[in-house]
Amino acid sequence: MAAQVERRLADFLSGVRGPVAPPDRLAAAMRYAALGGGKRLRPFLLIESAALFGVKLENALDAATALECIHAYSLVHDDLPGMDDDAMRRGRETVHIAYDEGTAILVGDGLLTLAFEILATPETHSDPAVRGELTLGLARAAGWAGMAGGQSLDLEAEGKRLRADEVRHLQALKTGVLIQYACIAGSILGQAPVRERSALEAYGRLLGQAFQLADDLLDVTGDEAKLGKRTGKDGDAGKATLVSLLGLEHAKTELLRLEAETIDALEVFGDRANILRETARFVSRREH
Ligand code: GRG
Repeated sequence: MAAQVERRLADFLSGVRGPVAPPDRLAAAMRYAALGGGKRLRPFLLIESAALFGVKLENALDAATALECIHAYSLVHDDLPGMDDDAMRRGRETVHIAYDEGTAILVGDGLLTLAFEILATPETHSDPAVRGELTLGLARAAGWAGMAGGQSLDLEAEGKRLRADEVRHLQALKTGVLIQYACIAGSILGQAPVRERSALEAYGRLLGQAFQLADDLLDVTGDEAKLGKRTGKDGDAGKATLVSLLGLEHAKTELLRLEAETIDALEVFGDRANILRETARFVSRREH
């Protein structure tokens, strides 16, 4: 599935779809940022959530690609000197190192905007109400009360001692809402009944928490070569995480509890949701 997401991303990033061709350097930098790496977890979640309601891969692929554009933009901006100031991502130089800082800002702007262009395109879904709902959800998840808001709290948190509930809130916004959106978008595309939408909302929320806790654990215990990025970043930056607040062993127990709760949230779907159950296990036990 990752290969299909890659091909669709490459197709959108070839620059030939719109009425005017983009500048070569910006287009190349956007391709550098979005192609050739990444687990494609968010597109996978969207496509598999949609599949619960019989939506075919080819019909969910464009919305999944739009979501991955937002994720790729967030990583490029997160790596900038004014944010986390990182030189390595996905095993290679970050965009502002490989290109320059101004270009990296524009790459983020370009990918963010492209995501909404894709969602607004009739090919993504024939029903404008579905496209509208997908767009509204993504705007809320990525915007000032979602991911960008979480990143702002993260910047404010530097050098402060946050409590566990404050860390949970920050992380829910910074990483959780986009992962949750992946699951909700599947139910929007599938025009799912309320009970099943709510189940996916809960699954996405819990999975986002598990994903972030696993990420914090990997920052302490993970292997730089497998992760393709520097570890020990949170400690070096003096950032409080649930691992530093709860301690390593307690954080690992909490992750197992979250994994079980995430799987429980899928009960309403029976065996239809086995792939999403397996995804919850993957997210908690991943090594990269
Ligand atoms: C700049 C508005 C703005 C937001 C940035 C996503 C984010 C917010 C920051 C990333 C910082 C970070 C490392 C957060 C931990 C969780 C996370 C998003 C990890 C990277 O996502 P993966 O593991 O990456 O899905 P791949 O490379 O597999 O796509």
